[in-house]
Amino acid sequence: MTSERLSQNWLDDGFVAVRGAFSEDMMELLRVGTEKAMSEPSETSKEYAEEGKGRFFTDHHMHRRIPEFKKFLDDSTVKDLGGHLMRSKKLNLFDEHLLVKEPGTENPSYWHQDLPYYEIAGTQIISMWIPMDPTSPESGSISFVRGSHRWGKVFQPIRIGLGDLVEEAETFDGPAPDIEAEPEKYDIVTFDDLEPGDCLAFQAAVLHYASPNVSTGTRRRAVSIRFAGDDVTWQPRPYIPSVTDSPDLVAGGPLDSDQYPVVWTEA
Ligand SMILES: O=C(O)CCC(=O)C(=O)O
Repeated sequence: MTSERLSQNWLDDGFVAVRGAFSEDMMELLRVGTEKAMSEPSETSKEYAEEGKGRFFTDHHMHRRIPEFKKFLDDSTVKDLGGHLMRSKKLNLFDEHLLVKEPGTENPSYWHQDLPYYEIAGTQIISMWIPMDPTSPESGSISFVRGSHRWGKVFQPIRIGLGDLVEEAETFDGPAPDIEAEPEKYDIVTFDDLEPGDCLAFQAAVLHYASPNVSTGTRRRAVSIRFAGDDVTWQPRPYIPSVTDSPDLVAGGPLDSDQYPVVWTEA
């Protein structure tokens, strides 16, 4: 598929799968970096799984402390891909979210939009979700509601691995609809056959869900690298979003800063 077609799919559907985007060398960097991250969790890390029921580990801002994540950012095609998909002239890196579900982890990542977890506003906001292991219906699939980023709604955030609403957050347009209860009402697209090197790129307002890892032996390690494009501005929230940052930025102004550096500009 041409990069023009991939970009159009991203704009229209709110997500696109890019197969074979990264070499095995690049994927190995992510795996080595992930082991380091899990053995030395930072203060932003979280553990969601119940004792004895697998492990659901998350952490943020990986390249700031782990050289392998930095090298992936510098040497892989991830920035080019993100910039071209969004048709942006520049990219700010504002987060990298490591999400590891070990075999036997019963926690899904409940239906949600990413936007209310961020302190930014705009439409050119992309997650490059990169699995480090082959994915399957057992080890974890990712589903999207096609076009939901164009509904003009923002739903109240939920705690990703736990499912309860973040009470102190703004209610926005209320809780996300119960997609599972009436799946026939929605255009749901599920990816359950990804290989290391593939990437799912999705927009911050698209509704999505990731299933538990009920496999007995397959890890599901993934990193979501998050870029903001030309139209994105800083929007502080009156509640604590997924990661507490306090950059020296002006509400309504650009993200450019040490914390959210411009990592790519159009050639
Ligand atoms: O990997 C997961 O379980 C969830 C991923 C996700 O929701 C995200 O990156 O926004």
